[in-house]
Amino acid sequence: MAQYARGAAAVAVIRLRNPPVNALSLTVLQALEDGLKRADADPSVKAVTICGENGKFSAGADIRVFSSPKKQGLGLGPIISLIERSEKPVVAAIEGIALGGGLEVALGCHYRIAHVQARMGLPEVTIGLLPGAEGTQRLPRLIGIPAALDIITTGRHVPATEALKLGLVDEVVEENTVEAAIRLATKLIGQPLGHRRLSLRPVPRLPNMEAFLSDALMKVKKRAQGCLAPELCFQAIKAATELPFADGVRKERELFNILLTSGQAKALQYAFFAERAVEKWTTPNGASWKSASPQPIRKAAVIGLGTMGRGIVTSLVKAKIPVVGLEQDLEYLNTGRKAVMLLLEREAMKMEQGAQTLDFHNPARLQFTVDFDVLRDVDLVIEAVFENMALKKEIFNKLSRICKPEAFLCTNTSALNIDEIASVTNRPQQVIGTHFFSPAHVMRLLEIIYGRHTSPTTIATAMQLAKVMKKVGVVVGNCFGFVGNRMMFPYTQQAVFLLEEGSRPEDVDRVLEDFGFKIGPFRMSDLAGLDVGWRSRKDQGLTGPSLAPGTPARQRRGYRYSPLPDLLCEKGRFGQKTGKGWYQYEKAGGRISKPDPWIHSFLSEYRDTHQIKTRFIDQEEILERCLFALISEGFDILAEGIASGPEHLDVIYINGYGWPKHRGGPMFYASTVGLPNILAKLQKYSEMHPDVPQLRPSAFLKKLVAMGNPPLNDWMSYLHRQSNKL
Ligand code: 3H9
Repeated sequence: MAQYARGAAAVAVIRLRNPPVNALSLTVLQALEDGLKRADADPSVKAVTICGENGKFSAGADIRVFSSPKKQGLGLGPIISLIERSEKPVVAAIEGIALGGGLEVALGCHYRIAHVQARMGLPEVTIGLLPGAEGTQRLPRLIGIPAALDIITTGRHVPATEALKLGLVDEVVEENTVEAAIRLATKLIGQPLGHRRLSLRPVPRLPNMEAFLSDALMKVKKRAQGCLAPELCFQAIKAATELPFADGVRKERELFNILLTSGQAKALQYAFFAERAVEKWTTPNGASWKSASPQPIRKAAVIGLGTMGRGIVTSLVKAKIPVVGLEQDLEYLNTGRKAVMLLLEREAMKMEQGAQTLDFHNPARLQFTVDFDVLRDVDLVIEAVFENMALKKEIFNKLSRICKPEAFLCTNTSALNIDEIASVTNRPQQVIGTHFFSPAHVMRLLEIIYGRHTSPTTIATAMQLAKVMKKVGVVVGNCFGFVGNRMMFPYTQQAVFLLEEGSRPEDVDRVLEDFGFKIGPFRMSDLAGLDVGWRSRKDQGLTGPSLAPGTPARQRRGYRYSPLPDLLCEKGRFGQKTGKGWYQYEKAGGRISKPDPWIHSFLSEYRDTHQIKTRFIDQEEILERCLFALISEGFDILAEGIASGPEHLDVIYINGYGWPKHRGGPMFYASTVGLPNILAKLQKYSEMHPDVPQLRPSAFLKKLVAMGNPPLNDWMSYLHRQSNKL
């Protein structure tokens, strides 16, 4: 709703009220409209202030409305026109946030005052839409085309001080914003308002408008990577340069409706809520976010200053948590320290008040040591050493002796057994997996893995840590590869099998990149280094000296195996770092991949050696085999209770594995393709490749199909239901 009151003798205050973020639901809009009409009709009211409850203006339209049958009838645009047409001055008092429809309401007001800590933006693009309440037409008239394009096509939040420089707000205050707005409204009584009505203003012309727009469109398309909304945002803003206001609004509405009915908006809005849903974690034994309280982390330590450790230290410093970095000897320590300092310098440059805020030259904030004793007083340790169980156990045993009894012990592993690591400590309840993604100071995902004995407090503390590091924490159970890497295995396995059967690395990568992945599996493997997987396969006895003599080249433990990545490693082709991998690079450490004729002839010799008949593999098969194998593994993960819902898998894939957000994540994608279709295709491929268990459809997938293909939200409720069709 919206509360109507008097702020001063002649000023009506309309307060948007819909906790927690004053989203503009139909009820709020109705109350806003009623408030405006009441103020208009009351001759004792001479001016109006619009503000929001609880120090927040508004987060915009209620996103849930877009997936309800009433979505067409939001009708925010006409209410904003009503504000603008008012003969009585209307001042927006912006505190906290004014986003999307919230900012559009403020743009309809004649004046805008913002609190110095407020943030403003039109983030509709991030949920697959465009500002659909005349914002694409008003904003360019207020701040010009280049700034409007930037704000609308990126959806970024603009801090109040920048908003003032752009002319988006008229004044920034540090005091009570609503009172300041009431004072301004009082002063404005009786003054002319024509020039303050944005719809009546022309769009400021640029001398080179056409060239500017065509350049901008190219940039927008490049960034969009298959996502529709940024380009349609661009089209709406372009309309503002070509059409009168009313026609521009019609164009905006037309484009908005195209997006609203597109699958992409649905997927992006699902992703928005999925990210919030995973914050409310639960485990199969009943632990949950509701009852567990996080412990404060006043000081942390990171063991190992390799690539991961450096990124983790940087993230902690950015989160303003004092941190100690520990290495095994002075040489490694010095290399690590230099690298961390460089990362922090770069991060500081990107920040407004940079170095002072981070304060990383202060030893009380950041310290480096080779001495474990220094870790006596830390509240939490993140071990980020080499992926080797014996080494990790040795470190955890030591930590358990040195660290204070309340300290939490985290391991940054991408696959190893948390219980085995915890077993060597005196506090298995305080041991937890924190799987960061590289580069750890950039990637948003933190997979949080609880073991058999991990306490709810430990999970809550790790989740809280993710939040202060501005990461998305996702709580998952303990199994080899956890969620992300476990689902990745069948995907990359299919990619390599496709090479054996006739594809080339660039064919497979292109199909998956066209689908929207930032980077295909072979380019990814070259980037990460082929030697990483090689080492793990050697440890598992799948290749290398421990392989039993006489093992068939393309079979392990009775199933199909491809030795192709091992063969490349034997030839020293580790990817970008050696200048050669699945592709060739301009030099060792080079980043620009070029298809390598050597690989093409190597693959054809390989097929000859193993009598594999090369066949043409179409895009559909490449996509389906890679994605459906990954999805089937996802259903197994859900059935085993490793993750508590499909949203968890989707959030992990979007934030850690480059899955295109506008496709909602693998499980959401599965729901859009239709589970019966996925099942039928997996059955077909599995019949073609009976020696590949990863192509066999998950029993849970089969069950859901037998239960009538229920919507994704209901999947988990079917887990334990009996199906008489199976
Ligand atoms: C729009 O305006 C279209 C118009 O142009 C045209 C219309 C015709 N709706 O994120 P948090 C919920 S489109 C419904 O955890 P924070 C959120 O789900 C809209 N619910 O807090 C969560 O619920 P729960 C354009 C919303 O402090 C709770 O509020 N606007 C909305 O970390 C707290 O949220 C946007 O895209 C909403 N609009 O961040 C802004 N917003 O407690 C989207 C939030 O049940 N919102 N909720 O999990 C955000 O970016 C962040 O939520 C915000 C707060 C920065 C506001």
